[in-house]
Amino acid sequence: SNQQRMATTTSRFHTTTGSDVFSKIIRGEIPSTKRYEDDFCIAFDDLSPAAPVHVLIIPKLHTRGISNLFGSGAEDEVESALPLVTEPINDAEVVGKLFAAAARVAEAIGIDKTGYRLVINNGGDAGQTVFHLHLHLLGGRELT
Ligand code: IU
Repeated sequence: SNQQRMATTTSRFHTTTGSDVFSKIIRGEIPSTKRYEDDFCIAFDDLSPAAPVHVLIIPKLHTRGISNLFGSGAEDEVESALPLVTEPINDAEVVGKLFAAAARVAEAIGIDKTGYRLVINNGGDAGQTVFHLHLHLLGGRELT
């Protein structure tokens, strides 16, 4: 069950084998324009911005996406990008911390008053192209 799984997420934080492009950004192997960083996550400018503000917020652990956290595939492909985060954390906290960081970044950039959009694409039909969980922060213009 979800409850059982949420108690077994600690192992996500103990290897360094994430091979996706975002894991490489976390490790500094690929440069990025950082907006925010803490022990849990990193926020950086999207390379192909879809709005004046387009920041990606990603956890410093590797999971492919939302359905890998909460769906039936949750046991698949869990590996962390860094050994940095060693505190136990459950799946809901992973997502909650991403949104909290996004709100902080939006405030720091100064778009919290004008408004912004937060998006997570999950899987092919949603257009997900990078299979390392990420939250899009979009703003700086009126979004259609
Ligand atoms: P998606 O949610 O998987 O569809 O979005 C992936 C985003 O990652 C997309 O907006 C790309 O422009 C962005 N991106 C990037 O910023 N740097 C990269 O090296 C790669 C993709 I690959």
